[in-house]
Amino acid sequence: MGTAAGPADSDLVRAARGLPVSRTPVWFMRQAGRSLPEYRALRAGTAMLQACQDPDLVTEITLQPVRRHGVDAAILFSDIVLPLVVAGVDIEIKPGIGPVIASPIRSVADVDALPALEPDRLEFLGTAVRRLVAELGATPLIGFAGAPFTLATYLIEGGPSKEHARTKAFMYAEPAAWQRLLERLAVSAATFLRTQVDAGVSAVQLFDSWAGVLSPVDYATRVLPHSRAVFDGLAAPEVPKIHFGVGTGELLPLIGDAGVDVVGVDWRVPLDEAARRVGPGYSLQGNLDPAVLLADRETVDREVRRVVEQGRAARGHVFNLGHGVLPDTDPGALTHVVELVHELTAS
Ligand code: 1CP
Repeated sequence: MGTAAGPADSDLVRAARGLPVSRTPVWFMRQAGRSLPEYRALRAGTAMLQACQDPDLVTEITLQPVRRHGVDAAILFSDIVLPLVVAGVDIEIKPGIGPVIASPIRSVADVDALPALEPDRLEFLGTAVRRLVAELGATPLIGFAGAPFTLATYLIEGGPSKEHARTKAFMYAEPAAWQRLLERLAVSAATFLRTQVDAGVSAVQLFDSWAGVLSPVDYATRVLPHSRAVFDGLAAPEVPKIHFGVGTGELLPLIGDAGVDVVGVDWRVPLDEAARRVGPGYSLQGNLDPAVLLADRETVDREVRRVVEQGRAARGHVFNLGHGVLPDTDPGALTHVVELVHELTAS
């Protein structure tokens, strides 16, 4: 019997664990989506949250960037608000805006009325993941969930916001209800991830996109324990865990404490400095500025080389952007980055 290398031996999983790789693995946050004409064609006429619950569409949209760019991992096509939607919260993703909540959480009673996520409602998700794992072969599939804090910002603000002032006000004014809210969201995220792990994903990423608006002390005491609870509740030591947020430079020494293998870094902190801040026990993911992909090829190449060089300071490096692909990005620039990173790092 042959022992064909599977996704558990992939460069993504190996880099996440700090093991030697054949070349630096590359994937892009938001690699599926509006930068791809084939995505826009497939999504036409289907609402975002509808598409996320259709295993055929999820499978096809997830595979599109793998086929086109030759990235080293697929990321499940879904959204961080999906567990809330499946639980029965009235949410719509409005084109050009993002998630909009019909009745935002504004009181302690609203927190206690938040419905729980029943795992048996996630059959579509298990089906999509199993299909993808079969189609992807040796290419790993990354599962994901939204972290309790970032989900709380949408629930409390009612939609996207910049300052997250209502969220912070609630956190300070109602500490007990805040704790209950984040505990519930942690259980729901762990349930959502558990379904994906049981169906065969090779790694998971927790998106705490907006955690960077917090001071280190508030993050450490009021938020991080709940992110840690997601990973503890998942109890899946066999699957590498990635933890990502934007603007988290001051939080980098804390973020690994959630019990993770990889810390995601945005473009604001160079990876060699990030490696110092997180300490030796973690690999890094990042951190090309997504806006660089809108610039000329010479600039792209210079910045990719810099990120690859600075990434060598980390225990392991998963090349990615510092945040999601911008919708105006030329898909050819993404394919080029994959090729260049592979060329620069082939051993
Ligand atoms: O009409 C469309 O095409 C909708 C655009 C879109 C897409 C393609 C949204 C709405 N979500 C998604 C998919 C999605 N969301 C993925 C797919 C996998 C991939 O990366 O290819 C992932 C990982 C997410 C996760 C997500 N959703 C995050 C965390 C990542 C991040 O960008 O920080 C967040 C914050 C969301 C909320 C959300 N959903 C959609 C939008 C436009 C937003 C952001 C709104 C805001 O600015 O607050």
